[in-house]
Amino acid sequence: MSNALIHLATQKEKAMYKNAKEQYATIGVDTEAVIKTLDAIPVSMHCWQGDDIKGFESGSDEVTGGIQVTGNHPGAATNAGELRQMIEKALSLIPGKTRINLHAIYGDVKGVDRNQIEPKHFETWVQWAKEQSLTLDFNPTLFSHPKSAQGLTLSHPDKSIREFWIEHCIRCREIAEYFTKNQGSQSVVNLWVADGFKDTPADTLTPRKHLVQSLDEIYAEKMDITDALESKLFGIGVESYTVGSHEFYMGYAIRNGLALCMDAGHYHPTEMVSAKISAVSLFVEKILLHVSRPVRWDSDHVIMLDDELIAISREIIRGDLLERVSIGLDFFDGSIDRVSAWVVGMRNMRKALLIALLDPYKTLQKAEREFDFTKRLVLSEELKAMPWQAVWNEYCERCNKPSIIKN
Ligand code: RNT
Ligand code: ZN
Repeated sequence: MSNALIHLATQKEKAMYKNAKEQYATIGVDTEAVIKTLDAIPVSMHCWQGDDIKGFESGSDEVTGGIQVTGNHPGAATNAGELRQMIEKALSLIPGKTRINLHAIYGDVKGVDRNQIEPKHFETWVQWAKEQSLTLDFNPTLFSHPKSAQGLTLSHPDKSIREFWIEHCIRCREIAEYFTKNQGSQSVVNLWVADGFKDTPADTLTPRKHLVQSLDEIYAEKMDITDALESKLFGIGVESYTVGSHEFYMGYAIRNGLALCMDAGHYHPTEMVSAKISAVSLFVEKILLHVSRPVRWDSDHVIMLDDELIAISREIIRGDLLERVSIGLDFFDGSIDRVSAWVVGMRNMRKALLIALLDPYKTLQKAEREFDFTKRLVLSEELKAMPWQAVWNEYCERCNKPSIIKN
């Protein structure tokens, strides 16, 4: 495009934003304030989309634990340098405050077993994060390892196996504390274990007792991090029983003042995370969301800008929960370009937050309090045709990111 044409296009976009701003003002929404709030919401981008959750230990490439990445699109990262390059490419197209979420298998850990990892194995990530002005979150990795091959880790009947994994988790918390020190914001450390049985168990209680004991040891010391626990209904090969069920972690998180992680794909198919956030927020101080998209099972598809994504965002905004809910993405698709997967997912998350922020929700809530359900319905439906896209374009422009991705 010639300079004159670009100028014209920009002028048109500016005019569209001016129009949108006026339109939103008529329903009491200040788009300038919205843009400011939107830009400051941290969204944690999971590193594992870049290499199909393989990590950089030497050893088998096989992902276990009932999670699966399908597809063989070329270009998966094979080392940390490549992964960081891919992340940088993605970030050049993603507006807003981004965090990077690492798993323990992504350090400089070739030949280092999981109960041996230390902050020094993550030094290159910390240096890179500083250069890129990014903050790091973290996850112990309790799958894809010989000591998880029987399907139980922290709940294993053998004490030595449990101790191996307890040591791993404690070390992960220490590594995350090292992140915190270097970035001036608490690293969020999420623990998910695949522990469970394929077929009907004879004893559902003992593994849970073991898991409680293990967790008590892992969290014995208070650290400058945010600890979260992720529950799950089932996994492939773990269909009948999950040790860390919803009730289990909800109880543990409440009793011990930890954060609860809710993954959008971890419930029965008709259950929605958006329907759970306000209830959980009354009993735990902090919530971590693993925003994902289940298709018929916990398939972890790239998140779309769909009703559930907007509903999740609305729950956070309308419940005034921005300070207490951490947003992390969790999907992995190996059938499409991996950088594009991140870009689409991250932009969709922020678009959904924008849509939620642009709602005159105080007006909707007032109508509801006054039992004016007609107004609630009429206004909610009108909102669907409001020009949020013009605000998105303006926001991207201000961030120096493309407003539309042309592949
Ligand atoms: C698995 C959980 C977990 C993982 C990541 C890789 O079902 O959702 O969060 O996806 O830790
Ligand atoms: Zn998850």
